[in-house]
Amino acid sequence: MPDIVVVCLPTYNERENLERMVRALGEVLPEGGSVLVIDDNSPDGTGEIADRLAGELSWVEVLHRPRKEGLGRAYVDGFQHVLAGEAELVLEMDCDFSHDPADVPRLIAAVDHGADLALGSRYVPGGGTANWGLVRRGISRGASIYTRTLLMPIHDATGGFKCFRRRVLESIDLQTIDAAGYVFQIETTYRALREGFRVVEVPICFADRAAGHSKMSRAIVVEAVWKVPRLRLRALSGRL
Ligand SMILES: Nc1nc2c(ncn2[C@@H]2O[C@H](COP(=O)(O)OP(=O)(O)O)[C@@H](O)[C@H]2O)c(=O)[nH]1
Ligand SMILES: [Mg+2]
Repeated sequence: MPDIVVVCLPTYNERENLERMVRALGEVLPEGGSVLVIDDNSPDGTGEIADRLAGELSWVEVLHRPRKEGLGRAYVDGFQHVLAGEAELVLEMDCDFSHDPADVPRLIAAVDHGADLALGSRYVPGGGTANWGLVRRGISRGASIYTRTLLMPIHDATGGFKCFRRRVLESIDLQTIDAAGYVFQIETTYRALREGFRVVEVPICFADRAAGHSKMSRAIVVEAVWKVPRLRLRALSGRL
């Protein structure tokens, strides 16, 4: 029997993308795999589409959250939900096709081959971005260089396409993560490294979203700028 895999899919206003993404995941997931949609009461009706899919497909489940509180909070709730079940491998990815569902088996394979956490990485040889504007590329690159300098030897620290072995998430006290935005990605990887887990970067090509709008905001960038050094300080003072 292969390890039980669950893909966590956070959504906020992804009605053009959700159904296509769920069906594409159905094509690539190993036997027994499932998808958990984590919807923050999207005003565009994404939650209802998710419910319809869950009614049709036994391997789809939906976690409805009352309001939009950021990607980090949505993932904390989603991971806690998944850990209450039997999953051995927990993936996270965006629902907008920036992350290619066809890459899911490569992330799983990296963990099968000994990693505890596999990161889809744009900034290792073979990885890259397609059709992303200069500003977004600059912010993303800058964030990774900033994190590399202050925190850890990871090339793509803010990416949201990851595969965790269960024990990595169990070792992280999820309740103590207060990251709302993309700093959540940095914090989970940093904590995994500090626990001594083996983290590998798997090259991926990140495409601009297929439809709908980005939820990236100035607040998300500002949060990362000050929370990255704070993570370092918390680690140094033994509070992580
Ligand atoms: N549940 C939930 N999902 C979110 C939230 N913010 C973003 N997402 C989802 O997270 C993924 C990445 O967000 P996106 O706006 O594409 O960010 P970008 O790729 O950096 O521009 C998408 O699937 C979004 O729908 C949120 O506050 N709550
Ligand atoms: Mg996106």
